[in-house]
Amino acid sequence: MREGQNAVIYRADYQPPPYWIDAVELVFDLDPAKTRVLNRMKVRRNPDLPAQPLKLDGEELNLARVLVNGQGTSFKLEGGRLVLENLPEGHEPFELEIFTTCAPAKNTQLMGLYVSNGSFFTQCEAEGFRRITYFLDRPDVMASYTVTLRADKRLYPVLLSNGNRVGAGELDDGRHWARWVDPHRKPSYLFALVAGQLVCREQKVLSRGGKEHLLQVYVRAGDLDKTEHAMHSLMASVAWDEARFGLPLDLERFMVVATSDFNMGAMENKGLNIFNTKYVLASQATATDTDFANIESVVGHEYFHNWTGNRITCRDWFQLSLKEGLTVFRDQEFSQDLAGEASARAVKRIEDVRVLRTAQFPEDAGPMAHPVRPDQYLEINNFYTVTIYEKGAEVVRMMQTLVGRDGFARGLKLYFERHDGQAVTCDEFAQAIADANPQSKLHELLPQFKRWYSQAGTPRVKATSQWDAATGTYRLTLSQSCPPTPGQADKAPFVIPVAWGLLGPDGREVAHGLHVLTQASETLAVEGLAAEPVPSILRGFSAPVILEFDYSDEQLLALLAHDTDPFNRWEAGQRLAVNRALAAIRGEAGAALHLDAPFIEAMRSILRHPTLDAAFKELVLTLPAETYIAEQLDVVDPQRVHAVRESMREQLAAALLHDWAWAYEAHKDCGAYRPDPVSAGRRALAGLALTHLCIAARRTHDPVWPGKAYQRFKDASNMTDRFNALAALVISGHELARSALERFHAMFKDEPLVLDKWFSLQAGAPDRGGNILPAVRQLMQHPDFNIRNPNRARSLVFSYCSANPGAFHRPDAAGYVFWSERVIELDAINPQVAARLARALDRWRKLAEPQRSGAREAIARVAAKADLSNDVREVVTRALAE
Ligand code: B3K
Ligand code: ZN
Repeated sequence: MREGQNAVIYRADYQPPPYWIDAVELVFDLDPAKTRVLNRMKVRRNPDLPAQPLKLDGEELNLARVLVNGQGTSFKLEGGRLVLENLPEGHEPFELEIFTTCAPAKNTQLMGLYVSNGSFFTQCEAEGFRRITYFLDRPDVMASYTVTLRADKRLYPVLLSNGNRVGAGELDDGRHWARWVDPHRKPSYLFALVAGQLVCREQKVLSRGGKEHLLQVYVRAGDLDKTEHAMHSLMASVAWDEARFGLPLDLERFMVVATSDFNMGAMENKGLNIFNTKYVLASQATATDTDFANIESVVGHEYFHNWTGNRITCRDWFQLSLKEGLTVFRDQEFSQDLAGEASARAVKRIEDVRVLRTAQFPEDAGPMAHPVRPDQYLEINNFYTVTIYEKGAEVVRMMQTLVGRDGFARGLKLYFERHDGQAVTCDEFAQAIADANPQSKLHELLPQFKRWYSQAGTPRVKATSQWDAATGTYRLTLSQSCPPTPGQADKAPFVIPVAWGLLGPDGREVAHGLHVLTQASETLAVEGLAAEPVPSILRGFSAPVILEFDYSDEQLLALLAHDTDPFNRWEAGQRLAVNRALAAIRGEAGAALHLDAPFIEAMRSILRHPTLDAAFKELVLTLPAETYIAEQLDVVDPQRVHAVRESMREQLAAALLHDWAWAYEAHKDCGAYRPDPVSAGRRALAGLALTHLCIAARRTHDPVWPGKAYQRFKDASNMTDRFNALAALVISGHELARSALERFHAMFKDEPLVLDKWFSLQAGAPDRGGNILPAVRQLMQHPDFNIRNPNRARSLVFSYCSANPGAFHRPDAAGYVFWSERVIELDAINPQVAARLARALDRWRKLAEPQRSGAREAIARVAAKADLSNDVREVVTRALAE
């Protein structure tokens, strides 16, 4: 077996640790080839458990010495673990000293201690600390850390770890040292160190109590001018958590460090967050509005972990959503609060729901479906999923809906009063929110509500209506069900908060309310109505469910025109579009799709609407994603879905030609660049308009709009406009795209994050006669491509395999062959990234033939490979399981 291969872990098997580690002193002699780590721990037996050997986790370590209270001792190595049997009797603490070495330069997994661009970084969550030293590497073991770093001063002038720097000095032979003490106890997954040639932007801030804190953002020397937005986001985060939840910064110094080699977005290490450069660096010339918004939300997310995750952490990794679902909810609320106005808040809500429905719903319906609190895993890294994060956030949001905004803040306060400094479970969180609101529905229904934590799958709510004209009574019957998921055949009813409203014939709202659905089927009735209303159900997407209601086109058009709930207003437009797409897909292959006038006119009136925000218009006018359309089908031919959506887009382009032209001209100039929601919305709408104008020009061979797009591409003063113009040319397949792409590369050849966009745009472009795969294969040979860098791998390989279904799902299976080659190639380098890629074929069972057989064969080919990582093995085994 490959080192670290293990068996399935079950939540039900949880046992408290047999030993506690109260304090750790680490001394690092940093060297890329061979770093020496001296680890001195204060250990004591857990008095609540019978005496047993101490088994410390370790991975890819070279062990040199083990001392107990300064004396040599006997030890064994068992499956990577260091086992100590002859430890002092009794419950007195003892000192355990372990000396190991590791090889950061050879660490391509980017877990533990590794080198990126000549600097040292760490990533310990979930189980990376064991790649640095032997330890009880589990989140319920919390210790005080003192860390001494020693390194060559010229190569590594900056030496950072968690907490406060308490000393520093010179050593002989050109080396220097720094010592850091973290004032807070923490689990090992929150440990971090950084050493390298870095510079920082600094900012002092005052908390409400008048305490001063130092904020720092560290980057490579040339990047300092791209840190303003990250710092600004950090300052806003500090202020927001204190204002909204009364949670102040509990550190003298809070550091953010950026690295270009990182497996995910960022990491909330106590006081020393480590970030993917993608979520730190931004300038108007290199980052889009979306990048700016993502930076704000990721900086917020990691900062909010300082309380939800770090002050109160997880008892075990099955509780991951305790910190992730809650912290995503917090970062979503943060971005909404910063967006300000109701309509900008709604735009953010729609964007969040779009992610949930295009990524989490498919996960919940596929082979990797798991509850928000899973019961088992083979590799925990595979469970950093949209279910744990985004569905977990929806579960927290439903709690807030059930107890109210103030009630939720009270609940969070009680949660900290009860559990600050502890490692707890999701049960304890839900209990605190409920107990702080004893009169609430949440309190009354808590055991049933918690099924959201234990049952996987997306519930369906089927609504039917009944109108009694004689009494003016409107009845809505809501029935819930949830399909089986792997290992869970039968589901009990959920608690589903359904926000609703009724619109009268003139479009005005005649009633609204919140119905908390708890039974399999319930009916709500509204009396005293003058005419049959149009129901607006699941307003604001009040629960993560699929709502089925047999809306007529007239009803949807009424909602699109009048609903006071912006979410459902947008949703009505999406339903109109999805219905048309499905009708075309289910119709005769090749049957011409003709978009009807009422739909076109409805889209036109939104686009031309005098008061709606540009950002909202852009969302309404964007057709539902191919993956979202595919989810509505039992059998999917992704190329057909793609062709139908393309055809709809072409018709929208042609039918609204003058409106798009107006929209472009009216929104293209936003004055001096600011990434605020209003001007970002204007740029987004101008970009969408330009794409449609270029698409329309393809049929008419009219050179005007492609020419304007090219001009815009050359002259744009910010990356959003420049990239949108480039994308318009690439998406419409215009011949100017080639030279624009070349120019773009030449302009930004020294900007890795912009080159990622360049790769990703080409790999994600619409397929024309099978041209994308050869282009992707060719781009793999490009001197700027490097599969070891996760951002670059994602920009090319993932953009093709996971984000371009029309090009990937080729009938000749060549896309799948490419996928299997890359999964295997990446697994030898970085199993975490490989396993993410492996999930591109999660939904293979839904595919039509010949894709279905081709995909199964490709997965089987990967599964047959000896020596796969746990990560990839778990994904492909589950994909093939009956
Ligand atoms: N907690 C980290 C994720 C760690 C992933 C480990 N495979 C980032 C975050 O959610 O904030
Ligand atoms: Zn997180």
